[in-house]
Amino acid sequence: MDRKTIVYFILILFTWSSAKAEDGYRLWLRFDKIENEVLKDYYQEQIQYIFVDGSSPILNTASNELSTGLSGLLGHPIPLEQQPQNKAGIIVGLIGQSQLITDLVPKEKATAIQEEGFLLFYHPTNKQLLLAAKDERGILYGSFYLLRQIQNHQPIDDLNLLNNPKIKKRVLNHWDNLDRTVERGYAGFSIWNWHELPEFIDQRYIDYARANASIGINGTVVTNVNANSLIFRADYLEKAAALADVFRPYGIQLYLTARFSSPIELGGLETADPLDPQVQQWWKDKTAEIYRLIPDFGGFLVKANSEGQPGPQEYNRNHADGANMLADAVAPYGGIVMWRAFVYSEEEPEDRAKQAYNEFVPLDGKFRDNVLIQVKNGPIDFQPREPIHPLFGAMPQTPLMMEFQITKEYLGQGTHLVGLSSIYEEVLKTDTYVKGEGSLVAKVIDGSLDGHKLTGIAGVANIGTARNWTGNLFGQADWYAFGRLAWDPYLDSKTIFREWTRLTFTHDPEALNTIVRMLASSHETCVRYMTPMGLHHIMAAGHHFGPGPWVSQMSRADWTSVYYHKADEKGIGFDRTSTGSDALSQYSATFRQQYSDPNTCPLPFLLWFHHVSWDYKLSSGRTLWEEMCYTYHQGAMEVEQLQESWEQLRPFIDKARFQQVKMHLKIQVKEAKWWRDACLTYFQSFSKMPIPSELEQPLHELQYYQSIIYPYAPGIRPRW
Ligand code: GCW
Repeated sequence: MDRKTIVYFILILFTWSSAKAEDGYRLWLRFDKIENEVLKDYYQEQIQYIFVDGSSPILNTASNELSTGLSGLLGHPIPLEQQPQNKAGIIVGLIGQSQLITDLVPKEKATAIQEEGFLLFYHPTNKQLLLAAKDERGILYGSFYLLRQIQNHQPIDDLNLLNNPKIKKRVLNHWDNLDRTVERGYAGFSIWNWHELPEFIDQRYIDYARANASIGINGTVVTNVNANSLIFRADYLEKAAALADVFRPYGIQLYLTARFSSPIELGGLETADPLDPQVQQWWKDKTAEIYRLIPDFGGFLVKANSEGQPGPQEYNRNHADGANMLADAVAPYGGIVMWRAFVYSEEEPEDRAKQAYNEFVPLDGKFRDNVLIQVKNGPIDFQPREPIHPLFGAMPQTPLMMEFQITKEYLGQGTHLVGLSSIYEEVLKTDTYVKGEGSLVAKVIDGSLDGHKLTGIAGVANIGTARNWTGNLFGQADWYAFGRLAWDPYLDSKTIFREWTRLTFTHDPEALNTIVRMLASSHETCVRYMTPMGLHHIMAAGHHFGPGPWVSQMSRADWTSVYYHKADEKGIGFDRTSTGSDALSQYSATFRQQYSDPNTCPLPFLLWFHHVSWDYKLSSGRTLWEEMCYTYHQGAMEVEQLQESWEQLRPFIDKARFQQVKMHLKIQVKEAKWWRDACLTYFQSFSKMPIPSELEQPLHELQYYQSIIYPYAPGIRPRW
């Protein structure tokens, strides 16, 4: 039996076995044979072989991905040749290294390729597809792009595509603890088996790297921002280095979270004062130790002086002093520091939404140029909807990076279907107006608004040991969307949802449209049944699972719910205008103007910025109370519609994944009604108004909802 036949049988076996186990493990990387014969022949005519001019770990990854992917999609082996052939195929190489590619690619096209970008075009005379880049990552991302084009049944004969990433550092943040619990994680345990590393390399690590490379992610922070200095102990650094070795061929740099007090806990020093020469030396030595093990180490992510984490302020130093010390340590190696702006003061703040701005704006321009300030999309904490963080546009001399949450701490955790790309897009396309119209958040993040070269975006991962990686299968769409928006923050969600659905489920037009509609509507639905009209932070305490608008007894007022909704007999909402906390003053004049008048403030943000009376007449003709009732009910009803939509898809989806989603939607329907009835019953105790009779009335009294306790809800912060 010749080599080609053997490869073919192995492929068939692989395809059959993986098709058999439709448990979601393959994510969107499902290179099953294209059933449509005409389409398959179309691709076969144009790709009969692959020639990669050059070799390196990343180039070899690209070769293998192209060969395996194309062979799977076209249903027969597509050979990797040692030389270009005079038949239709794809020629891959680096400008300036491959003479063939350098000669074939027109100069003006070559100059347009940026770092990690690629050129994919059909050479008219040479009749070959060319994939060219200036660096290996570009080849890797171009390879996955071509595969995605074919998986999406898109044409490739007229390909003439220059595709450069708009953001440089595209990273996942894992809030994974060394004991393998995942803070705010709902997909099982951490996939990093620290106990068996470095010797045992789980196949998952490789599949993880592959999945991230396929969506352009080039960095990952494998430890929790509530950091543990143990990671810097020599044996743990060896473990981290083993992970870095796995990630490297996929173009992914490993980062670690740095606990600011490590010099004390691990180094035995008396202090962690960033201005203390001994402390500075300790970080320099530790960094040198890390780079000896991990030459391409990305750098540190730091949560300091926030929620009890140690930081420079304990030594009367500021965030810049702290960040710059670490920045100086990694700078000689090309490393960066991602310093989080998720900071709110220990005192009782009049409005937590103002804290980060007050702490960081005065430091604008004081950070080293290898420091990125990592800012959450909103000023409180990844709520179903928040206005944009006022820091976006307020620190023009400092590169700010976005922090989105992919894990759904506040959006239904491990079971709800909520297409997060919608909220990512909403945030990225919001205008800060700081430099006039068009000063979009995306332009702050991609560096174009203020001319920054160093740019970044982070997503708090929703990945765990669950067989389908994300627990709720549609969580895969959120991971996928994050990667696609990290590459291009101007993409629209519908395009991303359509792409993901074709790769993951089906090309059937009707089924495709149904799934895209489900994804595209689901974020608004979640806001409706959890926190409509600008309500926020009204979840249960601790685990944040389920409703808790009555939460009022916590160690801090701004950890309660009543602090945020401020419901009383008159009305509800947080006055953040000049008559209240004046948080609105932290935004640009044009932005302020849009939100400062309750009559013109967009309804989704009304109760974020205003305290409004229950009988306040809205433009809908309803009172505030009526609008709240109808909106909560609409949200719950829309989840039932998601359920009905999914039921119609039974003929198009394999049984195992169909059942997974069906069962999770059952939970989502139940919990949406729980949120609806618990919140309306509670707020009714203030409004004293009836829930409109045509709406389903709550089944229980308020104290029933208040009595519900879930001591073992997943993802809670470990008590260490
Ligand atoms: O999102 C909230 C979470 C904490 C998290 C913190 C943060 C990692 O409730 O679990 O801690 O904010 O972003 O640091």
